[in-house]
Amino acid sequence: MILVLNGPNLNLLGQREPGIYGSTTLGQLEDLCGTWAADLGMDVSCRQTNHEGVLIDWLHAAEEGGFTGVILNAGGLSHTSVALLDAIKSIRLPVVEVHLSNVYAREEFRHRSLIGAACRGCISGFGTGSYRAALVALHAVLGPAR
Ligand code: CA2
Repeated sequence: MILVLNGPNLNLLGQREPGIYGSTTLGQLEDLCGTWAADLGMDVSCRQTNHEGVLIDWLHAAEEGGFTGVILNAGGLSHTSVALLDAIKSIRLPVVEVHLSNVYAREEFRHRSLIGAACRGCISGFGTGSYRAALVALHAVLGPAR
């Protein structure tokens, strides 16, 4: 079972800034993740929070909760949060950092990910396809243990 975590402001997906983040809503994205995971023989559980500490609590509890990997779009916290970096470092599960937009084609402050060093890898710039690619990546990383 894969845990898909979306952080601050991603509840607004599909409602604001469609030019950057697309017109798919968070609910639709979560449904798509379920479909893509099923195609790969995997299961997902999707959650969203606007609160840094809640993301950290979910990461700490992920392995105990039976998850085998995490897909994480930490939103703006990706560029700022040492606490999230430490939380990812503290767990053994592979975490794939995802971004809908190509952060390297945007403002300079988005070019650096603070959490990236603790993640297994990063996928950025493919819209909702970033999540699909992350599922494929975890499928490859986890092997039969998925
Ligand atoms: O491209 C991404 O997925 C980001 O993680 C989105 C973050 C941004 O701070 C990162 O640099 C890149 C922002 C999430 C805000 O999401 C919104 C969605 C719709 C409307 C407004 C904000």
